[in-house]
Amino acid sequence: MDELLNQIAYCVEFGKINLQSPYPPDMKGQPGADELTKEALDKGVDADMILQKGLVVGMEKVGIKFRENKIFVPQVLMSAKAMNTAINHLKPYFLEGNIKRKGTFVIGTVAGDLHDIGKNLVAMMFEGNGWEVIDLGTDVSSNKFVEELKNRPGSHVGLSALLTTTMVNMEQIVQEVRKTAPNSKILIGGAPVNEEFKTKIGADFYSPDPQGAVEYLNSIASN
Ligand code: B1M
Repeated sequence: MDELLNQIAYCVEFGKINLQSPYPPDMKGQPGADELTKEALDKGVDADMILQKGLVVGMEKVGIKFRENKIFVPQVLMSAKAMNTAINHLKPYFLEGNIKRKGTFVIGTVAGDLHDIGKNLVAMMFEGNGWEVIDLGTDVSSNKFVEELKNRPGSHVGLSALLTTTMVNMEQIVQEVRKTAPNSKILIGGAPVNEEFKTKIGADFYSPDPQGAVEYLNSIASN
């Protein structure tokens, strides 16, 4: 099993999407993240294990190489594509279970930011936990959040940011959302944000991972 997870991590690291993909050239004709993830699931490997010990491990290596200028945006995009292709296989496993709606969760990656892998995982976990999820996508302005909340009173809000230059945009979104929907809980997450930043911008909850965010809103919904 470890070998298979290592192979999945390798495919994400080097952007090998599937058997057909010609990139990277030295892996031509070999299975990619697509086939290997399916194989792992067919062999009974837990979906969360595939995510944490395969896909996330591969993407961490991508992050390090990207930071050190050893790889560039096109390679990172191939890795993101490989990761998203694999996540599509995991989705049904995260979505199974209780489907009774607990409420509505409006989520987006904040203005200026195009990173969506983490945000998609959070959205998926909420759906799987019985929340109606309205995914506003990436580069979402405060206006877009506000307009959505006007049509969905009682909803809660999730903000994701991956850049130190875009996390600051969360503050304006929090302020505008508070004016329109003072009772909505606002959750924030993403690699550069933390508890201290949450307090500074006046959000309600910070979670480093999707599960913590889900548990927080589940506890609110059950009260
Ligand atoms: Co970008 N990028 N990127 N990138 N990229 C980072 C974030 C970076 C750390 C890389 C690096 O230098 N090491 C760096 C940011 C540095 C900084 O700000 N301090 C960076 C940079 C600089 C950039 C560009 C500026 C590069 C350039 O153009 N010169 C550019 C910006 C574009 C823009 O957004 N305007 C850029 C572009 C890209 C790609 C488009 C190529 C691609 C994104 C593709 C996509 O998302 N569809 C990309 C990628 C893939 C990355 C890295 C390699 C991986 C991010 C990722 O998906 N991680 C990243 C380095 C890294 O993080 N290791 C990097 C996996 C994902 C599962 O984790 O999103 O953290 P994450 O989500 C986690 C938690 O944070 C949490 O749950 C998730 C699961 O555990 N979480 C929440 C997230 N949101 C949450 C919300 C919650 C709760 C939990 O509640 C609401």
